[in-house]
This record gives sequence, structure tokens and C-alpha cells, in this order.
Amino acid sequence: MLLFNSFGPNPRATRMFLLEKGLTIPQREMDIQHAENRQGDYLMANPAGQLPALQLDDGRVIAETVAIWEYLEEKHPKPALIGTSPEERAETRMWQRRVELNITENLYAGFRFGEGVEMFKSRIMVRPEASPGLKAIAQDRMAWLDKLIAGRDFIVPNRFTIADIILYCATDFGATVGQTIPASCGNLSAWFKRIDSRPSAKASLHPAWETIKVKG
Ligand SMILES: N[C@@H](CCC(=O)N[C@@H](CS)C(=O)NCC(=O)O)C(=O)O
Repeated sequence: MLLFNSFGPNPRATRMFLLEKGLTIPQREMDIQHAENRQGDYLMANPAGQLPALQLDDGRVIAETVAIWEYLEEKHPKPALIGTSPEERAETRMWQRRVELNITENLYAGFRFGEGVEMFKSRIMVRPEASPGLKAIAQDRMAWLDKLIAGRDFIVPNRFTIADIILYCATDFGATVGQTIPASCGNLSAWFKRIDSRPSAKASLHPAWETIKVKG
């Protein structure tokens, strides 16, 4: 297996997932700042042109962060970061979808069409006029989630899961690009500190973050 790795919150989330699992996979480093991922061999392997991607021993390439994690969890069930039963897995996937569809996808698109527009305009269709609205939706949905997680340690009750990893890496990134957790969100802020104190949180940061000054 070979993991295509880079700076960025999705590859970082995958590094955090691997650390939590205690897994080590050989890696090939890609330079997303200079769009190495948007050309040549990499596009043949992953037509979406994004990181991370996992090349299997039979040559197949799995892209999309959660698809990679689902595969790895099936191969290495312990410790479970998705779930140990159909019920637990369904519950995790429900919260994962809520986190992604309401918060993280809007936060990331708000960044790509805003602060990231110069980097992304030659890579994808960008809509700068949509950036403020996308950021506002992410903020509004964080306030929604804040109420739902009252009294909980994690996004999914009583279990650390991929929903925590996804939201943590997005909000840590967000805080360095002008999209902080709203000050009114006490539950979410406490949750963030809790996840931030896990060894995998710091250890998953890419060394480039010190230069770029963005958490990824
Ligand atoms: N839907 C993809 C998104 C991956 C993604 O956005 N990757 C970013 C890094 S966090 C990337 O490759 N950015 C560089 C680019 O799009 O050219 C997933 O879930 O893996």
C-alpha cells in the first residue's frame, strides 16, 4: 500500500486517523502548493486531483478521505473509529454526514472561493461571491451542532470517532484562515480543546504548517 500524502486538512485528518489506529503506511509526499496533484500521473491515479489517496497492492487507487478510512477500518477493526456493530457504524455515519454536509464542506468551499481563490482558480471553478454565504452557513451550523452536543464528550455520544477527526481538522484549519468556532459556542469550544489535547492532534500536523501558518 502507498498513501499519497500532503499538507492540508484532509491528509492531516488521515494522518490523525492512522495515529489513532496505530497504523503505519508507506507514503509518497505530494506538493499541493505547486499543484503537483493536478497533473500527470497523479491525475491518472485520482481524476479528482485531490489528496489523500491510497494505492492498494493490486494497483487500485482509493480516493475520498472517508472511503479510505472505511477500507482501513475493515482491514484493521481495532480500535474502532467508525464502530463495532451495524448500529454503531450507522450512528457514526449519520454524524459524519451531518458534520460534512452542514459544516466542513461549507467551511472548505468558503475558503477556496475566498482566501484560497488565487491558489484554486486555475484548478476548479471558483465563485468568490459565494464565499461569505458559505462561511456564514458553516458558522450557523456550528451553532446548531453546539446545542446538539451539550453534555457530550464527543460528536457521537460516548465514543471518539471519525466525526471528531473530520470536524477537529476542519475547525483547526478554519481558525487559521479566519473561520473560528463562534464565541457563543461553548460546547463546541470545550469539545475542540478535548480533541486538541489528544497526542494525535499535534502529531498529525504537517511540518509545512509552520511556514504556511495554516493548520493542515
Ligand atoms: N472530497 C475529498 C477532498 C480532498 C481535498 O479537499 N483535498 C485537498 C487537501 S485538504 C486538496 O487536495 N487540495 C489541493 C487541490 O485541490 O488541488 C476527500 O474527502 O478526500
